[in-house]
Amino acid sequence: MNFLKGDLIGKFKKGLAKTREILFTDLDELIFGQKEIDEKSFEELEEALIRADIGPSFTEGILKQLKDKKQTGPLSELIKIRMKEILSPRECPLIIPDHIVPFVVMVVGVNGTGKTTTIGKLAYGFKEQGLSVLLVAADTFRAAAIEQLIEWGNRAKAPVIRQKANADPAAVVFDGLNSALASHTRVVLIDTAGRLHTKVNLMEELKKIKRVISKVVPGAPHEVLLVMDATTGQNGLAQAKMFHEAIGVTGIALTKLDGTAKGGILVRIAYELSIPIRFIGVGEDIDDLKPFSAEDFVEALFTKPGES
Ligand SMILES: Nc1nc2c(ncn2[C@@H]2O[C@H](COP(=O)(O)OP(=O)(O)O)[C@@H](O)[C@H]2O)c(=O)[nH]1
Ligand SMILES: [Mg+2]
Repeated sequence: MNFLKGDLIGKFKKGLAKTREILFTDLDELIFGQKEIDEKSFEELEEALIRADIGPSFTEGILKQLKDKKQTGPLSELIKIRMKEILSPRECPLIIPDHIVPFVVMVVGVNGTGKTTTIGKLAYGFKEQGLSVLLVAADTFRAAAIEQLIEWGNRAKAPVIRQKANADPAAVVFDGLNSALASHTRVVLIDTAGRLHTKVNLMEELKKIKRVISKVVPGAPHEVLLVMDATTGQNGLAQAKMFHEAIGVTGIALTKLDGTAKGGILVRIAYELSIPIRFIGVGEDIDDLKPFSAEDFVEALFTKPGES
């Protein structure tokens, strides 16, 4: 599944520029050159890796490897190999099989992480692949949230099933899925609320939505996609664990990698959560979502501006 057309890697590199900057400014010689590593450069490297939110486990591992082995070749190669080792097992694209109709994706996550935007981008991507898509506005908490989904539906040319603000989300989901069944729609994307009066209420509501989904479409949801915001760092990881425990997350979309110098969080997510990373968001436009590729991520991170 290839959502981004045109200058795929270029766009991606631009998105990761801030992370690259924080990692490599002043460390260029150390990382890409053949400079001998001494105590001071160790410290600099450790600081940069931690600043980019790569996390202590990865950082300690790299430093240990460096100390143990006599380093040959640029340090960048060592870091790249290690990153790819950690990221590759999480590279599992979301496949929509022909025999599952509708394929139901329940999208969850904290308010503001980018759920509705990601749904818009996904709808566009699936439509580009020739699949019919239906959106369900089960974030009924605010009228503006419903309006926002309708807008994305217009952009992606996908119908939106909705009710009034404050309607029961489970009822909207019930309607949406029945409509998808009647029209043989291939993919259903369900938007949910990220904020209720309490966390307990939110998780209970999500559980209820999930139960309704499985009642109307046995075997569904086929994907519970957690949208995480790359700029929230460790807080985001704690939230992810909470969602996973409550409803069982089957995939992650990491948004706003373009807006952060902490893109290293992806490595940390791969390290700490055993959940496939499906997509990454690198902007606010409809085509700014990319299926996750460990190779592309690491290469884009390590390519200095001006290099290809
Ligand atoms: N820069 C950037 N902004 C994003 C990305 N994804 C979402 N956003 C922005 O994040 C804000 C919140 O997104 P929204 O979809 O409303 O979040 P929701 O509350 O989880 O539904 C909006 O302003 C989006 O444009 C991304 O990948 N990059
Ligand atoms: Mg929303």
